[in-house]
Amino acid sequence: MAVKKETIETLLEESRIFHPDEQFTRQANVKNRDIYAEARANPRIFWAMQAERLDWYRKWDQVLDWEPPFAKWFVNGKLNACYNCVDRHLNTWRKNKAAIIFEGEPGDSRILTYWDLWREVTQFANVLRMLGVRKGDRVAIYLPMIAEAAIAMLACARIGAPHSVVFGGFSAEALRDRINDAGAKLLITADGGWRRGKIVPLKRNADAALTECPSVDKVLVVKRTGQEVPMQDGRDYWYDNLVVGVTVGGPCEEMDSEDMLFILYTSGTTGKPKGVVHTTGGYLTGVSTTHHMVFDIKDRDVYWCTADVGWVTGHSYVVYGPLANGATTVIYEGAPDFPEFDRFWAIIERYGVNVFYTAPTAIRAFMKWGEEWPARRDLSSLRLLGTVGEPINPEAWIWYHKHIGSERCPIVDTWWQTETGMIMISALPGIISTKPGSASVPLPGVEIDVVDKEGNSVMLGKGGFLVIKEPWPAMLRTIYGDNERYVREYWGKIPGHTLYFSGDGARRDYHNYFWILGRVDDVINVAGHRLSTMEIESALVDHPWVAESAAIGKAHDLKGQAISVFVTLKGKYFKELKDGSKTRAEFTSELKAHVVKKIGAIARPDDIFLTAELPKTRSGKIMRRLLRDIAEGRALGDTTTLADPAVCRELKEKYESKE
Ligand code: 6R9
Repeated sequence: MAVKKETIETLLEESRIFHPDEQFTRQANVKNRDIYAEARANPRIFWAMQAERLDWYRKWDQVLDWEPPFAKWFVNGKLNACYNCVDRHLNTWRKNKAAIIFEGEPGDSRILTYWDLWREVTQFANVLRMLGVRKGDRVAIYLPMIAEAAIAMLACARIGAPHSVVFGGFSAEALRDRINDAGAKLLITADGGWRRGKIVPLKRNADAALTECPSVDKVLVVKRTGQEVPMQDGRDYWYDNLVVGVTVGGPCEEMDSEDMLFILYTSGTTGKPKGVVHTTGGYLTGVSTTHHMVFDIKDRDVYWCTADVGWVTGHSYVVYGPLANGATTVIYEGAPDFPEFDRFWAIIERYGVNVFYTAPTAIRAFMKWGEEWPARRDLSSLRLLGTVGEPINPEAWIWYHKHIGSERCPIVDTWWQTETGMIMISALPGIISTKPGSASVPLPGVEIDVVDKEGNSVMLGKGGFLVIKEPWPAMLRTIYGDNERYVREYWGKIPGHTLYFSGDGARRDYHNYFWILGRVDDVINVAGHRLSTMEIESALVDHPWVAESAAIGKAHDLKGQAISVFVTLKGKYFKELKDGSKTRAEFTSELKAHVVKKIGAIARPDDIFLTAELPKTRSGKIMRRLLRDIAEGRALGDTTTLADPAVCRELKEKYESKE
């Protein structure tokens, strides 16, 4: 099998190159390559110039205060993110421009102009104030992909209450842990959301979570699906009821550039998710600049990023970047294959989408469904395509180029992370040639390198760790409540150097193009979603049957990586397996359901292998590398450090015979 290895080899051999079309370059937002040299010569001046894109109540005294690894950008600057995304456009012709085009999965549609958005956001903010939310209070948001998700985020920003959006696909327990870590005071949720014709029971999950969330005293419930849900007296309020008669308009809180805008949880190398902290001035500068340059956004464009607002891509490139730039952003609630495989293409046709940004895992699914689906729709409005979330295999890139972009649209492959806040490596479509499978080059003002474990740059052509060498405005400021973990996880991995460690491996080719090789830590990337092996393992050992478990990411054609776990059962249960009183299938389906309950459906293991023993080193560490070799059907790598090499050989034989 060894799909991953083949992919990497094709990546290494990929030599196709696509040059910017002259006509595209002529109209591009960035046409001049000097921008790279200018930004490098004086990055602070470069970023200060970009910060001028925003409206400030008070300009900064200092561009950057850098006490490694703690950064302050635009020191003493004052601004409000909601003002920049909404209010300021009302003084321009954009007042009547579509800000949000929403389409629900059942086919309902709503277009909000900037004026409409302002009315809705200010009322939402006033409702939050009425419920006692004040500057600095954390608000958790657990909503489907509906316009209200963006409205709720902006309303929080307006009153200076940092939001913590939790993806609607996460379970009650995952929601509970995130609410408690942030100490959120209020939760915004909905009765439900639509997904493949079914209702995602958000309120029910929220109720389950809230039994163990002492900090939350109020719940604001948005009506979406309309089914009956229990409402707790004195705690739960229908938004529709509260908003009646509430004032439209009202002030924006004047925020410091370094005041927290939001917390967003992401998986790290341990079981406990990290609350990545983003602040206001630098973040908004970063996302607005990159959205303008990378997506070449024009006022006439309809722009659609398919990410859910539960992920960073939804924060930066569905909400804050596009709206700060006064763009029209599309929000779609549901699945790409509902009711048919052409739903995305139908949306592009219906609204005349010009710029489209999605994930490689989606593109691989489109490939599988067949090119006849996009072919039935008029996609001629498209002029630029983007991808994000994982490395794109060149075949998928070429398919996207041909069947979606009609061999006419440039493709920007954008590398970045929850922690970077903004796109860091990507082609600028008017001036940078693209190679299928390479994210190309760092953006102006961004300094990235590939280094060995001592922190020395590796030679071109050689693999190493992807690191960021200089602070950037949208960088995370810390992990919520845990400065020490922030230092250790991101800045302490390569001793003696001030380098941000991304957790990714990469290689640079002879044109200085970056090729991302995937995670080098215990993070796995399933369909563009980050999960840590530890998180899955903790969920499993939480089950009374399980003695020990090891989770790995195994190469998968559609999802990039699939979750494979090896589990040893406690004695009594192992006996039940051996004497046949419970079947293998009974064990594995129960354990899969348990992981879903603990984390959410995105973490459901693809396969669970029950075994008597796991391969361990003499010091007792599970050798996940060898488990990967087994799962991907390779010859076993170095087994010399194992306590008992026979365990591994036996496991491999059993795995292969599916015993
Ligand atoms: C934005 C986002 C970050 C991880 C990152 C890397 C992978 C993202 C990529 C990519 C190759 C790209 N990744 N974009 N790998 N090429 N264009 O996805 O944030 O959810 O935090 O994930 O995703 O491994 O480290 P996040």
